[in-house]
Amino acid sequence: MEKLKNLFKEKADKLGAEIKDLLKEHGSKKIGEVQLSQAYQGMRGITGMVYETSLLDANEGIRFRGFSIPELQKSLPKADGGSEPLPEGLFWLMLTGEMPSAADVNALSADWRSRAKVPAHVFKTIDALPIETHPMTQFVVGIMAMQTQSQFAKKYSEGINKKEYWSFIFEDTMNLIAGLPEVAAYVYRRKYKNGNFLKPSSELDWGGNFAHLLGYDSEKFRELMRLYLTIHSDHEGGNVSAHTTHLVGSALSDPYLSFAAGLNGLAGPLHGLANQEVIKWIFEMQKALGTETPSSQQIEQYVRKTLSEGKVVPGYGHAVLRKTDPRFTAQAEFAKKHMPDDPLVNVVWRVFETVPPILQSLGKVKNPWPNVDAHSGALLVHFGMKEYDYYTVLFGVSRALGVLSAMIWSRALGFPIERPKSVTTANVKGWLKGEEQIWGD
Ligand code: HAX
Repeated sequence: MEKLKNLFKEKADKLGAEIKDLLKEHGSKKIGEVQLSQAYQGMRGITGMVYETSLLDANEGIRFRGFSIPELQKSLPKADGGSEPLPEGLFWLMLTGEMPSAADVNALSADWRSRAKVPAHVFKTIDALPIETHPMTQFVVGIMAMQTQSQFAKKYSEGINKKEYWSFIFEDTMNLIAGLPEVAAYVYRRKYKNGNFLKPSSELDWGGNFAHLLGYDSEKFRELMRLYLTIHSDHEGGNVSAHTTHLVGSALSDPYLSFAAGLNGLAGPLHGLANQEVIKWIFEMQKALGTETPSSQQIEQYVRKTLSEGKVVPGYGHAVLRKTDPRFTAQAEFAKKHMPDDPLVNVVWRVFETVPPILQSLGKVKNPWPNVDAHSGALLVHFGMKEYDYYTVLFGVSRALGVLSAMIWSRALGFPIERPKSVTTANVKGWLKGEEQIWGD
């Protein structure tokens, strides 16, 4: 992939020089102010990092290098006969800022196929875990075992010039992404299909091959995977998985270590694990109500019960978004096109009509609208993938594209180790009394 690597280098050199000038002239300008409440409340709204691959607008949703999801669906190259974007194309776009041609994307697919050589010890390491281990744990353990392949770690220990870091981070990223479908599918087939593993295709694209390795070979499921792997890839830099990968990478931990750390964050129920929680919650609701097709009134009662038990309604709310997530809308559009009469999909749509007004009425929920996780499970169940505790692994495979392309940028731009300042409450109290400064070195 010399073309991609050279194109990236050209872009990174140019942006690196621009940033140098920009900081020389404007480096002391204020980008915002921090309130005491923000320090206590998850640093919400504090602008404190640079992340090049995507940007989130609270009302409009995510844009990848300026492109909205419908624009990506229109402009990114597709598989033959397909209508959903190929995630390889989005990786190219996030890395270079340029829309790839179909030939570029085909070359990238072929490159990832040729790099997808996962060493045997990775599978043996996963096999050492009890079968009941959560799929995200198995997946992360597999990625940690892949770390033996890190070219960056090897070169760093041999001693390299810091100007070369990005080049080995690039190679690690390409190898890691190439191997992810096989490792992720291994976890699925091991846990749910009696270890009946499938061989990778020598022709399919990255998403199509992942669908195949999981054991779902219909063209519609492949299309779903291509869409799924595209829309879950990136959501600017501050979300837990992206920020964790970014933070850990800033210590010059290699892409395997950094991405595994990010995935551990994705495995939290307030973040990526919400996709399993949504379907679990719907299945529990159906059981509790004794019907597979609950009415709006029944759903409302169940939502109120969930809230009265001090639980969140999974799939709703967001730390930044203030409107319906366009990733939810893209999945709803897919469902309208391919499975409009699916009963579970229709439950998801009825939940969408019912939940926002209830959350709004609480007066404290800043965003009552659905996020990406509210819809994905119903699409997967439609194709027979009912093992919902696996769903976050699918999200994780996709997230690699965004957080690792951002990591190549971070090393190319020479970003230093990240180290924000923290305070203690005693420190805050003293500062409020004017006794001591809250800030320090
Ligand atoms: N159900 C019930 N209560 C909710 C809620 C929901 N879906 N969303 C927010 N709230 C509550 C919060 O728990 C908080 O309550 P307290 O003040 O009593 O603690 C209050 O409303 C204010 O929260 P907020 O400012 O609106 O939301 P946050 O920025 O703190 O949190 C979350 C954002 C996404 C974590 C939150 O909306 C939530 O827990 N949602 C459900 C879980 C979920 O779907 N997570 C996935 C998010 C998208 C993602 O990362 N996908 O991977």
